[in-house]
Amino acid sequence: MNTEIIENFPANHKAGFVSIVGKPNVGKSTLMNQLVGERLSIITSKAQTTRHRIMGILNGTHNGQEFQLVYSDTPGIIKPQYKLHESMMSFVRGSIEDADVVLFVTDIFEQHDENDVIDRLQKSEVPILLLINKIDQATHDQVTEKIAYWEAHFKAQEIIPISALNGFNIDTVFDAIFNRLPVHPPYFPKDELTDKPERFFASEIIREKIFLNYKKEVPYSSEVIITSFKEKPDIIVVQAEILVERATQRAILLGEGGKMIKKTGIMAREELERFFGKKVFLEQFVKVEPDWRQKERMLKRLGYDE
Ligand SMILES: Nc1nc2c(ncn2[C@@H]2O[C@H](COP(=O)(O)OP(=O)(O)OP(=O)(O)O)[C@@H](O)[C@H]2O)c(=O)[nH]1
Ligand SMILES: [Mg+2]
Repeated sequence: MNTEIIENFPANHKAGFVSIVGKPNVGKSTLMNQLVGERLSIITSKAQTTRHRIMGILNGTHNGQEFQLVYSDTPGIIKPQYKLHESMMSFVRGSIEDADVVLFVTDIFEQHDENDVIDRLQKSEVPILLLINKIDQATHDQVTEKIAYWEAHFKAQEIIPISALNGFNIDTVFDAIFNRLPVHPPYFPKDELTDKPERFFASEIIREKIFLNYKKEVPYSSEVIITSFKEKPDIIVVQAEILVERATQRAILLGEGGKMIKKTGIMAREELERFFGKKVFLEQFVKVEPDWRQKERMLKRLGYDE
């Protein structure tokens, strides 16, 4: 840790870890990006988009008090089918253990089958805020009904209906977090936005475009490794390896005459340029790595080893 910053904070400085957990697709990543004010986590309409614990750090002053909030976006909680999933769930566990506040995100469409999430949370002593997301898609009565349901079925310190997409009630969520934040020195230097390196975000952006462009098993069987990331004065040159599990998936990824991979590459490059604020040259290679989701050694290499 940087000792220089430790010396430079007011005595009443507040800091803490806020873990964002819930089932897949409820809007955790959308919420984290709203709270941090940056597009750090990738978002798609498919479940199980997020595979890592991604920290988004927000520094500021609120009511005259300096603070640092370290949000953790996490993978949606599922019953593991692959070693990959086990590792994803260990990221969730770790984030709950570290948390000063947990945001338990549910959405208006959920069919009350979040028992696995609830079991996990009710064992922890951490203050929990239950958020009901996507209320832009619901009537007033449906929201009231959902609140009543959760009041009867879960012990949360607060229940807050939100729309992460539209930013509705995000300030209420912030206040609820801030009120529970302990007085503590900052955990990270104040100019850091995340715990993850640039390469990680490059691979996530490519993975997002794969999730958007391909169907069924293909996105879930794909992983992206950045094999080279070279920043030059006016351009970043990125080489990415896309792993799939089978030759048939490789063929789908490439598409007829390489059309699909080209489209994916263009979308990824445009997003990379937005994210890094610089021109990007992107080269992609598609490689078959049978059953990588089950192979411990591969998973380690891919960063699933918390
Ligand atoms: N209508 C509506 N859609 C939302 C809202 N928040 C998120 N979504 C959509 O829900 C889908 C899933 O959002 P994500 O933020 O990726 O959800 P997640 O919980 O991170 O999903 P996983 O990473 O798969 O666990 C996307 O299509 C979002 O645009 C909301 O407030 N309203
Ligand atoms: Mg997510």
